[in-house]
Amino acid sequence: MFKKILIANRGEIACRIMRTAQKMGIHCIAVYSTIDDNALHVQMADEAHLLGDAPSIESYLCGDKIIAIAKKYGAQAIHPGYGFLSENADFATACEKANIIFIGPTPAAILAMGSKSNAKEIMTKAKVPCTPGYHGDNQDADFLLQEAKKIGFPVLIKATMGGGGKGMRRVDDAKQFKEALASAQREALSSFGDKNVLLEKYVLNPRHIEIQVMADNHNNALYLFERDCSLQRRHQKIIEEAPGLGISDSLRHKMGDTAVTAAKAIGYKGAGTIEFLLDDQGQFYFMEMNTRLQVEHPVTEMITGFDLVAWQLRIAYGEPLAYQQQDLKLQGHAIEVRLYAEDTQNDFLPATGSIHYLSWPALNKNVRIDSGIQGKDSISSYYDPMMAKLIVHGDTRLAAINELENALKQLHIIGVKNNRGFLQKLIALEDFVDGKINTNFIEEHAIALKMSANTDINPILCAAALQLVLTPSENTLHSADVFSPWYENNGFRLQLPYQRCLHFKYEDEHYAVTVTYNSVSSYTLQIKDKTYAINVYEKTEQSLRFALNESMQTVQIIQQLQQLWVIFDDIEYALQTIEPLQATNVEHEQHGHLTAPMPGAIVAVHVKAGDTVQKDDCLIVMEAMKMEHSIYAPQAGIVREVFYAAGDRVDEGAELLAFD
Ligand code: MV4
Repeated sequence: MFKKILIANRGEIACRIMRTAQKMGIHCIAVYSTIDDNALHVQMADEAHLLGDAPSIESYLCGDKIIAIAKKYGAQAIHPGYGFLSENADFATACEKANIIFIGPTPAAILAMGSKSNAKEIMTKAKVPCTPGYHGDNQDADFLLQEAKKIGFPVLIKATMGGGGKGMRRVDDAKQFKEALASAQREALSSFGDKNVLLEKYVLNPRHIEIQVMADNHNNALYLFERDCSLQRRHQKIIEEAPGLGISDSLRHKMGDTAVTAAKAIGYKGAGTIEFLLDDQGQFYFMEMNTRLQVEHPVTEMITGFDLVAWQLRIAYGEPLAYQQQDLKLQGHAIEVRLYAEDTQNDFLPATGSIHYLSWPALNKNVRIDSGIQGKDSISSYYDPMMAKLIVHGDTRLAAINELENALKQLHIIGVKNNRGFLQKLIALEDFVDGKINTNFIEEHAIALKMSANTDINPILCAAALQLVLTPSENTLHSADVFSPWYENNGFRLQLPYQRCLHFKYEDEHYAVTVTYNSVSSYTLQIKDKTYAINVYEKTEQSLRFALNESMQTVQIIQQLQQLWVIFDDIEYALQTIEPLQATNVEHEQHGHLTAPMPGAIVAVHVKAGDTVQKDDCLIVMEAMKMEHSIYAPQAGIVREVFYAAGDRVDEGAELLAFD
């Protein structure tokens, strides 16, 4: 086996690869960017070397630097993980030239699958079912319109070099075709530097079923069953599971055999995934092949009991597959959910910030966390917003959902907005539990997913008030001498019953809590017309145990300046403290200003000073965490000044432009 390898990635996947490699006795070299110098993948590694500044283009995408480090420090092979250089044929070739094994397929296989039309050509020849369509070289608009009519509407225009839904347009009617074509070509050119497109018959309400394949260097290939990745939001996967719902054994074997045929057709080596669209008639069509280890590989590991990274390493080292297809048995059901740093209340914009508190569920053979973060880490806008994956296993799908529900309750990432609560709501939906999922599920359940739980907020307000009363704060006058009676700021006053009124904001509502001090541990709290008798038993930095009207409560409570998070009964509540003066002076909307909704980079500025704009005109395009966001005019007006240009980086809340 290899003695030393380099992992050309970061975050959870770099850690995941190292966990197996180190268990196999392999010395692991990590690489990192300046902002990752304290990251978990660097701490886990046996040695680590700096690549460059935070932007991927100066660090994790620098193939030459990575190969130079591999050579200098004696790595025999490079594992690229997913993303970054994992499907870059030039990088795989450069590794080969440098006499380093690229842990993945050949450059030729990567290239063949990189172009959708090329891939379809190969798959059609290999008799892999493909959606009817046109994937030739003729890109003339009139010709393509004729082809679209032959296919029959609705058709889907796809960018030949595309991915992630970019450069993709559904067309329902011949009249809309040319405009959609022009727009798809523009997007394809700007996103992939290639404006070619192909046409396909649109498959209605499809499911995304993908087959994991493994092929060695000795002409053996196996399929490791399917994953159902139908739960996506704007082409970003959220939940993946295996096996696929309602996939019969005969369909499983048919799709599996087809996937092996597809892999063999391109002389595939290593771990790969064949994506299929499955329609409601049980027909499946080749969509694309991913020539890498995928984010969702753990669900396959859970249902097969295999370690796919170990397989990748053995295959890359030249060992033959140790199993025959009939040796593989599907065991139980696995589900993965992805935890993204994002604001689910604000159009799922990527979120950044520091983690102030982190707790993982208890891990066991049925509950697994793959993560690259640890407490006190910061989430930046430079990389993918996925922070962690939670993977569960059960004998049945319902047992797995039950495990997932329990695990999510115990999982808290405080400080950075994330989709944990959204996932909880998602897996509680009746249609999810019943397995009625397809690629439109999230849109179809948007309203139910927006609803917030109707809980009694008063115990949370009590905890928040106690936190303020019991924590000496920087901006409260008190003695610096801890033995002085004036050091305490728990409200103690000689003679008089002391009262303070504290103000909080929770989900845009203001609340006032009046605290009456009775003794060092006993308080009376008043919220509107309700009165609570409180006895405090224990206060640590991030927890509080108190009796509320004679019922014992234990909460986690995390404070960061004005921000307070209370974890009560496994539910997270985010509150803000409000200074009394502010409480009466409710923030007013700022007119004539537009601010950055998140930190990131300016991609394009579509207006200049003096321009007249209409409501909803696109003014500025920003990018953060690999995703683009357009900033639209909130009303008609004239642009007074633009403060940034394309390429600039901005902080959250930065004023982008002023208009009248
Ligand atoms: C399709 C399709 C319907 N018909 N192709 C989306 C991403 C890209 N890789 C392919 N995609 C689709 N291709 C035909 N002929 C519907 C989708 C699609 C989709 C596919 C899988 C998962 C989620 C999706 C969401 C919207 C559209």
